[in-house]
Amino acid sequence: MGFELPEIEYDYDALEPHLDSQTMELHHSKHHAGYTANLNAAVQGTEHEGKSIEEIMIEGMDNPAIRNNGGGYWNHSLFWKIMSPSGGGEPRGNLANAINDQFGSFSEMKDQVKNAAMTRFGSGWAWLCVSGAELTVCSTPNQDNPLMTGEGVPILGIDVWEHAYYKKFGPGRGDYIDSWWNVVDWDVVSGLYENTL
Ligand code: MN3
Repeated sequence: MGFELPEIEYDYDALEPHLDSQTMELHHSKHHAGYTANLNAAVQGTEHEGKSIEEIMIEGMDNPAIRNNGGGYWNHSLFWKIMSPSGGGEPRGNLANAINDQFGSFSEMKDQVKNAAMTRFGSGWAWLCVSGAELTVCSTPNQDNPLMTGEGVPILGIDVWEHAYYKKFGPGRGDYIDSWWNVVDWDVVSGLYENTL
């Protein structure tokens, strides 16, 4: 059976004009589908078969096929989930309070995530994580993520591989990040935060 490509709960063009339809379609139906198929192939017949994606990613870190495709599978599953056509705005409740306590303001948190994303050389991700009792910002290369590296539990992640933005934004990674905040669904991110408490 193995892992299946998760469905996205909105249409490929639903995040326009912030993220373009063609990028969304290729990103999900080609890139994420590829990680899914390659993960299943890498796990088949090994001791990892039948385990959860979280277990496989962490236990398979020394296997490049599992590390890259397991991370790619998990990271993109989070990415689609934390975006929506009704995204944007600011978090409320416990997450808003935690962000203000940790960073001083919502905009400072966004600046730190953007900085982490901008300074990730080459391909990778930037993250907002829960680590112990704290919110932390970090970035990881390739398809690694903070669960794999032990840096925390991601509640928000932005893909800064060129395949995520180049068609619409060219080399303008910063413009892509600025646009991306308009589709972040803070209700979902808040729910992920609450689950870690
Ligand atoms: Mn990607």
